[in-house]
Amino acid sequence: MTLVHSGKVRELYDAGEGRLLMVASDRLSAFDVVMAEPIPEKGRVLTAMTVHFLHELADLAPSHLITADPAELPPEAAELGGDAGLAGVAGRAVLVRRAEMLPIECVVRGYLAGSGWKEYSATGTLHGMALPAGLEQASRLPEPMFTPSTKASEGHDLNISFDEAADLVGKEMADKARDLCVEAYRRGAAAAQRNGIIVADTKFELGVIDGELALCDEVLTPDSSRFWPAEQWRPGTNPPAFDKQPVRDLLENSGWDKTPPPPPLSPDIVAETSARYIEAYEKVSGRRLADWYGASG
Ligand code: Q0Z
Repeated sequence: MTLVHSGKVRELYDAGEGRLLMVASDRLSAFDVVMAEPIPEKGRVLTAMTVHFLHELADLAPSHLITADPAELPPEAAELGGDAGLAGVAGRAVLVRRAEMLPIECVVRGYLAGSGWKEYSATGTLHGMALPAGLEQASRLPEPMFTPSTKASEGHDLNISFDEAADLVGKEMADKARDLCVEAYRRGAAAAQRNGIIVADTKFELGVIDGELALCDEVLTPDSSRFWPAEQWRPGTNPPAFDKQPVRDLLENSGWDKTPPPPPLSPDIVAETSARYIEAYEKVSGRRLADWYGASG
């Protein structure tokens, strides 16, 4: 299959007939650098989580998903699984419809973190919108906010105002995207909160398929969101990442200068990180990873 796009942690292939095959790897990136050691099950976790939420949100919006069932993938998909053949990609490959992607990242924030906290602490605003005074780092926002950015091919995305997003995609499309993403975030964050995980913010990628706005790409995964352990959330602090905090701590404490190559991850850190991804999936979805495609045994 022809490789269309290779990201830091996943690949996109042309599957013909207006379809794409998205393959999530077990690679992990931290501080924008890909680690040498794969994290077992990470690709299956991210894929299972996205498919779970696409089903949960099906009444809100159509999606690009055709199938995640390995038996329904094009036969050439087996070539991507290495020596294991189809079993090598089972559970981490999805066949999707090609969409006309919106040229914006649809970010929704429920808490003040990252660039949102940076802006607020400097100006008291979030994407130019006034917020109440007195909020701290990691404070919960009065309401989830749609905070779009532009897709930068190199480096980091650039935060833009709602009006700038409307200039890029049209006012009607921007309104629709905001309403869809805020509601999708509310539902996903509520499900996660019930099980001890805060989804501080998340990024949706939307596209148009057959004239309809559709959810594409990853949905409410730890790679497209900030997941925090609810019991460690304290406003005024920067809560740890549910998924990769042990990796970040190791890298921070190693004296590494954040240019490749990164220091190796110990087998313990790899195993703990794998367990955290699986726990995150099982908590936010209420499902077992063992019941997802590609389970061993
Ligand atoms: C997703 C990406 C990946 C690297 C393009 N349904 C769609 N139609 C058209 N384009 C896309 C999709 Cl999902 C699309 N990406 C992000 C995915 C590897 C980058 F697997 N880029």
